Amino acid sequence: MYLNKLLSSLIVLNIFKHIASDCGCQVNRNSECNDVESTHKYSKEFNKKTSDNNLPPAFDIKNMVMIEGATFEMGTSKPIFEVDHEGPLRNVTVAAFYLDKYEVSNQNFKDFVDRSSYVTEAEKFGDSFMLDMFIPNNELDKYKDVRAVQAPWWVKVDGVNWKHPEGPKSSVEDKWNHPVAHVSWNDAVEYCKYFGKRLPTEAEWEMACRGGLRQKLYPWGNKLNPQNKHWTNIWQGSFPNENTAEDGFISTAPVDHYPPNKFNLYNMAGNVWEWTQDTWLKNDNEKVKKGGSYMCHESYCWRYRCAARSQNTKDSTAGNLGFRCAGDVRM
Ligand SMILES: [Ca+2]
Ligand SMILES: [Ca+2]
Repeated sequence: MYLNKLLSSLIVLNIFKHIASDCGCQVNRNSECNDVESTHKYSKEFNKKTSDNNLPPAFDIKNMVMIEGATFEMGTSKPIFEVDHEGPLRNVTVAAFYLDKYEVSNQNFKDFVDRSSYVTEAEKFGDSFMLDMFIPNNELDKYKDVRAVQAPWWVKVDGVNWKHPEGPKSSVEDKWNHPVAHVSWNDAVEYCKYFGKRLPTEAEWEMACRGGLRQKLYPWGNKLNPQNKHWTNIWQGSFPNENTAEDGFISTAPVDHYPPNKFNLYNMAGNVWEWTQDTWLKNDNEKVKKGGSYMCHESYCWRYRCAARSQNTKDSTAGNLGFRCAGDVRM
């Protein structure tokens, strides 16, 4: 019994060894598990529906916006987290591209799964990371050995995946219009590919986030709550013990909640983090994510700024990590 506990603690420590010391935003799986993904990709199960009468749909720009090619100022000369390489401020040129107006929703993801029979990595691994505040107090003891060492509010729970985002007994039945979560980078790539799309590059994502504004902190400007309104879903209160949800949401918000930016894009900042194509610091197993999430608070993880960035391994999944797709402009 004691040996089992010790082994399980060691496994957890191994899982958390990639967590950056400055932020509890990242929970990464052990990268040794990657061949499960490639095995599945070529399995009968994955290819079954696409090989017969349920072909992937053609690329469709419905619910996407076209963003004109431009040169914009990427990054910042005043980094908040230097370790994240938010700087330097530099000019970057991006060609025209399409971007989803919204984060991919649970309904969108269900439609994809219904058509393709795709199984996510969290479903294959059998668990994912969720926030401990969604676990009933009388069950918390069960999870004391599977907490992140530097971010103990993250707990790895069996049976948690996109269909059960806040515990094995939770569901998305009343959250179809909320962003899908517990999807890995590998899952996001497969989803976008199925619809003839792709993940945005980090530069595309950041240019889109800025919505044509120059060097502003947020998609709408520099003030967090102009007109005394909430413009995104983040954390109010004292992190991590109290979330007053003044913005209306303790967890995810609908993908079309809050006003869009000048490019008509919703929830670029906050709600859920969004995967991008880009590799983190030349480590191809880690990918850049942008925008912050409902768990971000200025005191701890002020990463709901357009210039902010963070990372996870490609097979990582968590309750605050989703994505949206980009598409090529075909001339
Ligand atoms: Ca909130
Ligand atoms: Ca977002």
